[in-house]
Amino acid sequence: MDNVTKTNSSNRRRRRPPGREIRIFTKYAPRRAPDGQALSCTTDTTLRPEQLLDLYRYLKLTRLVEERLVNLYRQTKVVGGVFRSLGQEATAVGSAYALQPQDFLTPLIRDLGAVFVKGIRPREIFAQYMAKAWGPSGGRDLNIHFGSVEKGFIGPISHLGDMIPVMTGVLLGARMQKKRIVGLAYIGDGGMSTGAFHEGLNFAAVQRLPLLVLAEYNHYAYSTPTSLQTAVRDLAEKAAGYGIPGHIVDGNDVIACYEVTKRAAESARRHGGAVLIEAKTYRRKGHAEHDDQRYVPQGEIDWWEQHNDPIDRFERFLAEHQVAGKEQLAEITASVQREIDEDVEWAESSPMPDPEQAAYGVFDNSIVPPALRPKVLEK
Ligand SMILES: Cc1ncc(C[n+]2csc(CCOP(=O)(O)OP(=O)(O)O)c2C)c(N)n1
Ligand SMILES: [Mg+2]
Repeated sequence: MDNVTKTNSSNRRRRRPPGREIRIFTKYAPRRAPDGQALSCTTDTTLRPEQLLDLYRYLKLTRLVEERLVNLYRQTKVVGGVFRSLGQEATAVGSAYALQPQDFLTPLIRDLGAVFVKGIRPREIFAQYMAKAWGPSGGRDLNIHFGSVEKGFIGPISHLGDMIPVMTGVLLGARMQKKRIVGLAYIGDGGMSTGAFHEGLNFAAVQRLPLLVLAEYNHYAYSTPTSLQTAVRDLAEKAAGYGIPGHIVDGNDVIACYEVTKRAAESARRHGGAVLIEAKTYRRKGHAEHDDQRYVPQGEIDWWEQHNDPIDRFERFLAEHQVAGKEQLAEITASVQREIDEDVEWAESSPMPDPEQAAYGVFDNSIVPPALRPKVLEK
């Protein structure tokens, strides 16, 4: 970055005077490993060993749940597609882990890890993907299209960009109720090209709402490479258009993602206003399981798998810093696997939804009665 400037912490509470240089922070941006060495994670962290192992558990949970979903999909038990976050799990897990329990987030399809951090169990995900009655939406919707206000997780809708103004509204409402919460909204490199993204972030920036926007630069939107999606080199540059600070973070370094989000959340909580965080990562699978990725240059996926896998990097870090040995990590993985086996069994034993239930929960049934059409349903 040519235009990196330092924060002036004494100015945080004041409105930035017009013309002051926009700040893009690159402390946790991707760095090349020293010659011949494999990538690890940043050592600049306040995380304690038990928290590091917590992060490891969430990373493995995300990867193994998704692997099981692919198995279920191939058995034709999944309704709809399976959307993987393979290779970018650290972005969702590290950023969500930096929030406080009262904070809200709204994930995208590739942020399953963030949903787990917010307290959703694998069984809910399996039942939801299989459209079962015991799933959180009772079979009405699929994948991670559900929410839990109690857990601080606003369910996403399909329309890209639209969750930015929704989270902005959540934060405006919270401010009016004098609640000090921070909101984290995820967006893809593709989703950033929508009007809703611009309107939502602009409003949050003007209102100095505590909104964190985490932009996932994962190189593709469907089959469109990011270079054909936007004219900027770094998505963080877009922060300048809103007069807010931007960060670039190594999205495959779970510790870096945690640290950057934590700092951004602290600044937002202290009335610093909205922050744009760009995570540099890579989508190793296609848009969904059906996508054969023929548009990806040869060797690109292999390179990321061999040299920049977020779980491999974190395992290297844990070993280098003697946080955990191979055996302890294998135990964590085995306990995750046991939980997954149990939860798949539970989800598979769930009935399919009762057709009549589709009429309930569409509107608030204490105000609008369900639109039942018994004659049609009887047939
Ligand atoms: C407004 C809108 N336009 C198009 C789509 C169809 N669509 C769904 S996902 C997707 C690509 C998203 O790419 P990106 O934002 O980079 O996220 P990623 O899939 O890489 O995580 C598109 C075009 C949509 N859901 N909403
Ligand atoms: Mg993308």
